[in-house]
Parts: sequence; C-alpha cells; structure tokens
Amino acid sequence: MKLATFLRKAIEKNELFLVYHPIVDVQTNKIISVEALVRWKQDQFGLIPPSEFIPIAEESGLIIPISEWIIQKACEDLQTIHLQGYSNLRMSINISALHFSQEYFVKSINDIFQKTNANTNYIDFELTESMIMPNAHETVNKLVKLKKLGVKLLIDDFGTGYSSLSYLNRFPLDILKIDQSFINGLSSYEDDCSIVEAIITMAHRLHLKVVAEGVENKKQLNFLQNEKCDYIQGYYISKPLPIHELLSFFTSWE
Ligand code: G
Ligand code: G
Ligand code: MN
Ligand code: NA
Repeated sequence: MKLATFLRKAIEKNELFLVYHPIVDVQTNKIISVEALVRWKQDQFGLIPPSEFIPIAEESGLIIPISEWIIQKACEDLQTIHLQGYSNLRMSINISALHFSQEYFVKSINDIFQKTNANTNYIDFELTESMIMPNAHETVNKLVKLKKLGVKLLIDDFGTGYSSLSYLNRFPLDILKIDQSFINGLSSYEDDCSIVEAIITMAHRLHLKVVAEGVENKKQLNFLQNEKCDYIQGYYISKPLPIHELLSFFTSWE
C-alpha cells in the first residue's frame, strides 16, 4: 500500500502530533515564541519525518485537512500555554502552499480562529517566497485580509527562494527567517557571514524583524548578537519539544 493510503487515516487514528521549537529574543534572552512542527507516528513504519510525508500530502491534497488540523491544534495548545501563565508567548505556524492557494484559505483560517477562540495577536504565519510570488496581485489581497485577522506574517527559509527582492516592501510582511544553510556556514564561510549581515541590515531598513534559524553553537550566537539579529532558533536553545516537555523547558529556562 502507498504511504498516501496510510496518511489518509492518520488524522482519525490520532497519529499526527505537534512539537514546538522555541524562539529566543537575542537581547533579553527570553523565549518569545514557539514554532509548531508536525510529526507522524505510524503504527508499522514508526516516526515518518515531515520531509517525507508533507510532499505526499501536498500531491494528494491531503495536506488541506492536515493543515487545518495543525492550525487548530496549535491554536488550542497556545491557549493551554497562555493559561499556564506564559501569557505573552507567540505561536508560529507553517502554512502549506496548497492550502494557501485555495480561494477559501482566509475563510478557513478565520473559521479555525472562531472555533478555537484564538488570540490572533499572538499568532505568526510562516510562508515561503515560492508561495507568495506566482500571483503577486492576488497574493497581496490575501495577505492584507490575513493581517486584518490580527496575525503577523513571516517569510521562512529566506534567501533560498526567488531572487526578486521587490516583493519585500509590496507585501505586508513583519518578519524574515534566515534559512539555516546560511547560519550553518557562519562558523566556516566568510561569504555566509556577509550574506547574513546584509540580510539583517536590509530587513531592519524595511522595518522587518529577523529570526536566525539553525543556531547550534555559541560562536553563531555571538555573531548574530553582534549583528543585532532580533531572534534565534536552533538546537543551541533546544530541540522541538512536545507540549508537556515544552512547559517544563519554560520553567527551567526562567
Ligand atoms: O520539522 P522538520 O525540520 O523535520 O520539518 C521539515 C520540513 O517540513 C520543513 O520544511 C517544515 O517547514 C515542514 N513542516 C514541518 N512542520 C510543518 C507543519 O506543521 N506544516 C507545514 N505545512 N509544514 C511543516
Ligand atoms: O522549513 P522550516 O523552516 O519550517 O523547517 C524547520 C526545520 O529545521 C525543523 O524541522 C527544525 O527541526 C529544523 N531545525 C531548526 N533548528 C535547527 C538546528 O539548529 N539544527 C538542525 N539540524 N535543524 C534545525
Ligand atoms: Mn518554519
Ligand atoms: Na526555515
């Protein structure tokens, strides 16, 4: 049987779950946000990584119910986190390309927000350059509608997509997340240092905040601190954690 057949059953069989990857403010050293990342634990095959099943989900269209499930679960867990006393914590949610391209995308998001009574001012949506570039005009309208719901918009994997920078000030964006490939190179490649430096300067000129993803050591952190990067995310802080472990991680971090 094909993986898609098993994936079709994954939601009802409760096989999908979310883990949360902390994002830290470089200046204050406080955890300001977590990124929701989906995981699939299948009966026979065990843990299947998203790099394997997200493409299958996109091809088969299954990504749409999965994406809606992810967004709803992340909203519910954000409420749990807020009720535990971490009332300023933000939630960053990856948006699927196929889901985003649907005409009813904004409505489906709004329905989930209504259903979960979400505090949308604490939610960030992670989009990629390739999702927003194809129909720039249509996309602007969609992004403007999304922003009216209260969320912030983040460009994920920045630096690896389209080379056109013209969209950066045409779209109502708030945050750039520098792709981890540039952060990996900070320790050994002068070129990567220059690129990261340039992205941060450019982002700040455009009044965008910057997240560096894939920070794994103190050397990278020091560089980013010097360059006035706003936020960092990576294994140097923590691995992505299930909600209960996340809550104990918050306690130990304070
Ligand atoms: O968590 P991990 O690094 O294994 O994720 C691998 C890829 O899967 C990343 O590109 C990530 O954006 C994508 N991914 C992980 N979680 C989600 C999710 O909840 N929704 C969507 N659409 N993509 C996700
Ligand atoms: O495409 P997206 O940026 O959503 O995917 C993020 C992925 O990168 C997640 O699966 C997350 O686990 C992974 N990631 C985040 N920080 C680090 C890190 O410091 N090291 C490694 N190896 N992976 C990381
Ligand atoms: Mn992401
Ligand atoms: Na990324």
